[in-house]
Amino acid sequence: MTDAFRIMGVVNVTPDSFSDGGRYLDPDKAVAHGADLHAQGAQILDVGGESTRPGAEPVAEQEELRRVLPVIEALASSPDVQAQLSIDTSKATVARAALAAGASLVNDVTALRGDPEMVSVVAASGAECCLMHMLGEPRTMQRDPRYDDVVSEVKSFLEARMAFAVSEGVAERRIMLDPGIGFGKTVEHNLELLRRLDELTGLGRPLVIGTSRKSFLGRITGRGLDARVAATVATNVLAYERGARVFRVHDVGPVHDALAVTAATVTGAWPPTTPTSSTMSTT
Ligand code: HH2
Repeated sequence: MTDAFRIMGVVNVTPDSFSDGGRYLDPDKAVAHGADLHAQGAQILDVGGESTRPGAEPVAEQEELRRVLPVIEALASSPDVQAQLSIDTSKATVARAALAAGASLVNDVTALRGDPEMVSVVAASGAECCLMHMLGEPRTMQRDPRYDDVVSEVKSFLEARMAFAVSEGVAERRIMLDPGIGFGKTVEHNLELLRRLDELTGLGRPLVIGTSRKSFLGRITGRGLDARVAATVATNVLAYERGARVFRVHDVGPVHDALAVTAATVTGAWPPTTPTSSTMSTT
């Protein structure tokens, strides 16, 4: 397992995302936000046009395309943005168009269950994909979710979805796996998944983790959406130490710095072989 981590910055082009809905609905604002997240340390920019927050209503395909495509096109052609572009969608048509426009990663929160065409779009394109666990669907997923053992059930699910993807022609080396923090899980389920995250490393693929600003952090700290950075940092540091390597966050700068120090401490690999602007400081 590599020690290197990657940060996936969230670019939500939606009116209703739980933490930043409406702020980047304008394509120019979304592109500027993406460029800013990249400058702060995001190697991946995850562009989404449909909220998956609890209770969210589905968005029509044409509307989702209208939101995300100009943003992906502009980010892909921006000389300042060298980040990998990810499309956060469960619709095959949206994924296909986004891949043609410059994305090379499909982040599908349904793990290829939402659209029967999705797996062939991913396989044919040779793109990377992130398969995420979710119990139920966003509209209803937080209504009394139950598991006998959340970690082993999430693990079995991810194993099965990966086997399905591979059987349909997706190269295993292109798959990342995500336990889906907050997707059909209570506070206790989320904490148990984080505490026992190392059990998922046995699946042999990079683990993605998305805790950023999520409501379980607010339940624990009593803080509102804009005051959950410290809680987000804590969970990401913990997740790194337990084997996660891709971190999907809104607050890229603080998480990047925390993970850079964590990785240097845990691995003893300092100084890094390729200095970045954020590691050049002499103080
Ligand atoms: N969380 C959200 C959306 N997409 N994808 C992955 N792989 N993992 C996650 O944990 C994850 C995700 C929810 O966060 P956000 O995009 O900020 O909110 P919304 O869905 O309301 O747009």
